[in-house]
Amino acid sequence: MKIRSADVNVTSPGRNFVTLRITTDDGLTGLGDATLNGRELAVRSYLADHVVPLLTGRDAGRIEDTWQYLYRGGYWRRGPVTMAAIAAVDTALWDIKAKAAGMPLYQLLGGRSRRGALAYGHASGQDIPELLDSVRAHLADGFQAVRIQSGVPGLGPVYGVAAGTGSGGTRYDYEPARRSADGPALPVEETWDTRAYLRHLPRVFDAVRQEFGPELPLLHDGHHRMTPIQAARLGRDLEPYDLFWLEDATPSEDQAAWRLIRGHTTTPLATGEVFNSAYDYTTLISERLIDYVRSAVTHTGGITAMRKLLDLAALYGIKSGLHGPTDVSPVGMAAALHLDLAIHNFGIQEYMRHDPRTLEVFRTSYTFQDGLLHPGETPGLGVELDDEAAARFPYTPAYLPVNRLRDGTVHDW
Ligand code: GCO
Ligand code: MG
Repeated sequence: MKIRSADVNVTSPGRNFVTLRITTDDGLTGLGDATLNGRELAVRSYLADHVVPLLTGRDAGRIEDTWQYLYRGGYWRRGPVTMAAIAAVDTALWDIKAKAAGMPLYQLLGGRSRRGALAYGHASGQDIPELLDSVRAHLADGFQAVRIQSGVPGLGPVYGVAAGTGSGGTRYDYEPARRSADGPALPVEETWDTRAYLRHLPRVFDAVRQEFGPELPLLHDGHHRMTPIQAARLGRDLEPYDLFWLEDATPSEDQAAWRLIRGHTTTPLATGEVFNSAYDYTTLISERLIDYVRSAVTHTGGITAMRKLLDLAALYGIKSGLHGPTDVSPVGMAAALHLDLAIHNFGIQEYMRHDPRTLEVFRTSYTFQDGLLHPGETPGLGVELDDEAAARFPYTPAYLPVNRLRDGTVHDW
């Protein structure tokens, strides 16, 4: 079975997505997600201008060889653009292989290890009462784990907190990037004060535990905003509230910094959504500095690379917590779900539900029931792209926000 053609689709049903479709000479198609939030056209060009010409005529069944060919053959390694492009090819080839076998992809990955993947949703509020309402709405929708983010007294809008009624009438799913169609074309700028945040967050957790009790798994995203010693203090202050994890406590690329955090707190730690290679994790995993791997299949070289990374983590007792924001497309989400079902060291899956317009363009077979996600039994990934629907939503430039301290200094967000 040879690759006949490959096409890159860019569409914006509520937000931008980049999707690769590979077609074989016997008419099978496979999809791969290559969405890189705020930098979509760079990946489109990498794929269309540099990768697609290499694919035509290749054996569609040689997934490992194609991965190595694109990774080693390109000479320039790693980086989010390269690895998102490789991920799209890899995922599309797995989709084709599973369709050819007539099986849902998780069967080719070893079959299921569990009934479904425990998912966490994003509860948030500008203040504590609003957050409590949002947690309640998530529980009513069947979530059995929630991430909680809150506004900070004295600060304006904070990234990760829904700003108003979201798409589809829901209030709890914020959209990471602002599109020029919905507001200013340039990045929104937010103001940040870490000391105010550190004072407020334990109160937030206290209120949520008082209202919902000790059982509910609670997560929190620190969004790389703290120094290692601030993160250590926060981890310690939150210990009474028994977090499932504290995510991105400090900028993740400084792997050695996590030794300091780990040395001070027993709050479980997660990181990796901005990583794109297993090499980004070598210190974190081999020294057991984290508890959960947060990468996205879409940004880390696809199913082939993610499986190796998760197997490495498993050797050190570290679990998965794959990235699943709205900027991972339904194709990338499905890829994560097949892995979640198959691997032994599954931890939890992030689930920020997509806009209804997105789900008009991407027809999915995955399900969410009793707090668990399941990829479905359709052969392949179980996601199809409706080209006509996609064409109704042309690309719209979008930027992620920028964060500044009160004195104007650019800060992590
Ligand atoms: C998360 C995230 C996202 C990212 C977004 C950036 O934990 O889900 O931090 O909201 O900010 O994916 O594109
Ligand atoms: Mg995050």
